[in-house]
Amino acid sequence: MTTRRRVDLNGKWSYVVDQYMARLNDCFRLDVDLESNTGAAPMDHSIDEDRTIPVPSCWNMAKRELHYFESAVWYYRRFRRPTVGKGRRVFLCFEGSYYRTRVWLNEKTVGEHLGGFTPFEFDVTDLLTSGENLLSVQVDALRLPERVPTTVTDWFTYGGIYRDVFLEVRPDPRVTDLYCTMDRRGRIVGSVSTSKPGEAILRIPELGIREVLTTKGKTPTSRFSIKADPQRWSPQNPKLYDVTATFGKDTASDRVGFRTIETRDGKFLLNGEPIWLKGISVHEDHFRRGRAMTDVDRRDIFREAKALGLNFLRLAHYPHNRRMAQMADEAGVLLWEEVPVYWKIQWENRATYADAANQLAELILRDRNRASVILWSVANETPSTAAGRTTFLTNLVKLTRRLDRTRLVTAAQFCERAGRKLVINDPLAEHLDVLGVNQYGGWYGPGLKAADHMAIFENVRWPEKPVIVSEFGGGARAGVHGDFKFTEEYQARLYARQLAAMSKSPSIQGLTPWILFDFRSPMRMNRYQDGFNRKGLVDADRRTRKLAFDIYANFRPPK
Ligand code: GCB
Repeated sequence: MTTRRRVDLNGKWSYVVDQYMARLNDCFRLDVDLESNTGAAPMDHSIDEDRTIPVPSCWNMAKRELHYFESAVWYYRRFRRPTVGKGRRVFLCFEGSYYRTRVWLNEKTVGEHLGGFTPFEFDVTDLLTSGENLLSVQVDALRLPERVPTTVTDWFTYGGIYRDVFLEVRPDPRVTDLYCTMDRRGRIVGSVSTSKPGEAILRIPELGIREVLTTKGKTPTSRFSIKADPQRWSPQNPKLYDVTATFGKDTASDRVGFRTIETRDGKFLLNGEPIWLKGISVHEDHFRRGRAMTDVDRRDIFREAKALGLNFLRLAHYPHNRRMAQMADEAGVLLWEEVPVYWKIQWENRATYADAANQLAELILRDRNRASVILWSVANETPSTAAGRTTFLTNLVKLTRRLDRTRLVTAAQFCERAGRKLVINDPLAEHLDVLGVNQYGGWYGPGLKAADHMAIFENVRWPEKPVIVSEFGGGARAGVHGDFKFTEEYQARLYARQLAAMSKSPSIQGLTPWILFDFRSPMRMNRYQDGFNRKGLVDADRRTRKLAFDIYANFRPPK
């Protein structure tokens, strides 16, 4: 049952390339009725139907001439105002656009959003006019030092409105947030927030749950904690329940799985039972569509994960489309989700922190009802001695726990040599629940021998915290054979040795090798790479499995 109505704004939009990043009201002459335009439009842009771009799409993939374009593109869309009854508000919702998005409706400023991977919305009710409306959106994909991620990444930073855009008509007053999950003690916990204080009703019909909640405060909210005994969600039984919150005439709903996740003595417990996480890392990247993937593309990931015998995925290095976690909930696959706090960013810049914290909060608020998500990761391979870095990351950890106490917090770190052992020594580890470690022994540097390094890995300082080797592996171009780097044979031998070594280290409780599919990266330009990072177990075509695929498929976690 839904009380909310969606009006899809996907489809063909007009577009204009903007090298200068103008501001609508500063730079363009407005109020000019060009022949084909009925409403106000900038004189300096044609917004007729003849130059169009699909929304959602990455402009780099949709338009050949924009493949390496990183400045701004203007998007225009005319639409008729949806019928809005009394006591209804209209929200303009973006699921994701890269990186800064500025929005105007009928020439009036609506707002802007920073960060390329998380959803945002605006209440546009008061800006709508009867009849035709003109939406103008400027999206820029500049790589700037203060952004998150910053200027250098080992992946392609596609630009554009690359996820769904829609209007949603919602009752007013309404439910503004429904948070529902299971805590570590097995209670159903969460909160309901509403647009004004009052009585909301939480229901989980299949469990006979009906709770009246009184929302209070500046953001009127009521927390709940309910004793119940639902079937536990797990990879073997990914059971989901309908959960609704009703406030006035509005009902928000979700499908939620209930499970506990905790760590004990360096191990993971799912529903109180030990679980070893056999996983793999994935980028949100498609050889034809870039980051604008469809559900059909996402199914490729789950199909290959199943063939590898996995129960776990690391969604690297930024928030993927919200559909990933919904599909993982249904498929019974556990997830690690992450924000693009990657390599070096401006640790001492407050605006950079605000941007990173906002991206993290938007991710958690989006996915904290997903049973599949067990880990929030705050960073990847950050330099532990950089000024301000550990404070920055510790603050992100605190924010994570404030928004969701029920899941585990991690980060992908480096390890280092200490005498005859490889250890984690990063001060951030103190603040995490689970330690991620990236280690490319046998790939970077000469010789295969270093592939054996992880055999001497020991979690000496924090033995109570489980370790996931969050990256290892090496590159191979599908179809290239021989016995040197970038051949399938070399990659297969590397995997076999790395896996044998890691099996010897009892500290390791999970693996997410790098990576499932080859992915586009402007840094990777040798003759085998050709603009792609080739560490995939499967080619970028998502079909051609390399020799190392079977090595990992046959790997059994140590008992
Ligand atoms: C890493 C990074 C990842 C790279 C990978 C590589 O450590 O976390 O983003 O793509 O190594 O291929 O070197």
